[in-house]
Amino acid sequence: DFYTIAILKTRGESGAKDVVYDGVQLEVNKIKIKFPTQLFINGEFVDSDSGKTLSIVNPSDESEICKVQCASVNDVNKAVKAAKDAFEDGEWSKISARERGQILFKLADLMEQHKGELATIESIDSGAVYTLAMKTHVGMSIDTWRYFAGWCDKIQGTTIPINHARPNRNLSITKKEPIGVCALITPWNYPLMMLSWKMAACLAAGNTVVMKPAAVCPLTALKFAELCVRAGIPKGVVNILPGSGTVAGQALADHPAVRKLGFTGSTEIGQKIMSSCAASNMKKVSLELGGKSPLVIFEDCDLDKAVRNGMASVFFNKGENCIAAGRLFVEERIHDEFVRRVVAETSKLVVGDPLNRGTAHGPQNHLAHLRKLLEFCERGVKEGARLEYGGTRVDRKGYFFTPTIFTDVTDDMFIAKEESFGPIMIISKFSSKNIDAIVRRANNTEYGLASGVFTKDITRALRFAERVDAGTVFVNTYNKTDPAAPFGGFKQSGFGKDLGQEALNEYLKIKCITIEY
Ligand code: TAP
Repeated sequence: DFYTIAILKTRGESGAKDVVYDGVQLEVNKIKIKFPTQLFINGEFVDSDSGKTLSIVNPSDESEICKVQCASVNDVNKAVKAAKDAFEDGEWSKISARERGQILFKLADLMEQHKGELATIESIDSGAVYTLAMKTHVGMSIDTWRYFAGWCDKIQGTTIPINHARPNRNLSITKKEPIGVCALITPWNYPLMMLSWKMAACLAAGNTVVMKPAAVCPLTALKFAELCVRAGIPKGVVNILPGSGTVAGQALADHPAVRKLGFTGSTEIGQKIMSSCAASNMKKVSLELGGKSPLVIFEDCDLDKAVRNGMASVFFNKGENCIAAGRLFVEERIHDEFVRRVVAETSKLVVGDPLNRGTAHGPQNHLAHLRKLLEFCERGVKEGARLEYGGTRVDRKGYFFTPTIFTDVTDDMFIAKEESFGPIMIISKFSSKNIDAIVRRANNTEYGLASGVFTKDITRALRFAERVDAGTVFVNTYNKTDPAAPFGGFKQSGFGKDLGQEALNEYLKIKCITIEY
């Protein structure tokens, strides 16, 4: 068998806190990995009171890795209560900001020590290529924790000169305070990284959290919960509830004691969450939603770079990437050459077992998603787009899908408008050097997450950057995200930022104190 499964009780490592859980131990990727399969509430791993479980499937071979406890509404209530108690009366609210930072640095160090294990778990759970999981899924998660750990003792307010009530004098000061219990709901494409992008800012700001990972990929979140105990994060500060969106996710959005909800996922669910947040208790909300990001490639670009980045803009993490370029606009004069080169390079991509070091492209995350991609391609062909490459399931076990390239795509087609969230390159031509026309086409979408432009003309690049209606603009690069750079969309791609100093504001409230003396 690919691996063996054992149920075990794990005792903490020497010097660390004891961590006891029902979990799974596997021998995979030439290492031993182990992780919990229970809910994490109030510092303990516990079974759901519903008795329900989620079946976790390895997308490379369609086998069941394990079953994981599935949170009920009652479990959500317990976790929120634990988070509320921890916020109001626990250690977390009593320690200094600098101490809080030290705990988060320790957590990052533990993640580093368990990096190969976390990347392996992410790989078998989500189909992420192991080498990419090391660098991005886990590597960037660790960087994000360190970045926000450094912010803990630098969150400060202002002193404001206001009008005096003579003969007295007046002064206003602002204080940035944590909001309280925050809920986080994340998707399946970068399970640990989405958790980290949100939770690191949330905890650095001093909040407590109840987090629901995507039902299909909860394993790294559970391993993370184990590391939280080892790092000494006090009980109740972090609670992790694998479960379904319609039950556990909805209960979090509706909960009267949750004061902030951070969400990454589809625009459709984002809309629903926002109205639940408003109706329940007007909780603060930030939404990172879908995208259909335009990438514009001008004839004067460095073509080698444009081909390389153009491919990465679509195929990175098998297209399961929120900022993936959903449309490529290629200037007419270089269009055919660009297409010839991307087809040639795409045909060389090694599709296969994500744990093999030579693999460039792993399986899609789960079966329903693979089916959606196949339908998306059928629809493109029916509408008259030209299928240059791929468009089919790979003939092997697992949810493998061939990286795909469409050309002759016109703006009215379904595949030009809708997000695929998979490795499907959609190429359209543009002929005018008139920047207005191409900016209009690039902006002709309800999404506004990311965008890109390739050109050696700095004026053209900056004009594009100024006028494109997207939260992120890449110039002569793509996918270059960093913990220090704010990330988030415009229009129906949502609002609020992950990462950077701006992300802290999503998890803080500003109090203004006015003094007369
Ligand atoms: P969704 O279906 O929106 O699911 C996202 C999360 O919301 C999951 O944990 C889901 O639970 C939960 N959920 C579903 N219904 C809910 C409800 N009524 N109340 C509360 N939570 C609920 O998205 P997905 O299919 O997982 O992810 C793909 C989408 O995410 C794409 O559109 C992509 O663009 C977007 N995305 C955006 C970004 C950024 S940063 N903007 C990043 C990654 C992905 P289940 O586990 O039960 O589904």
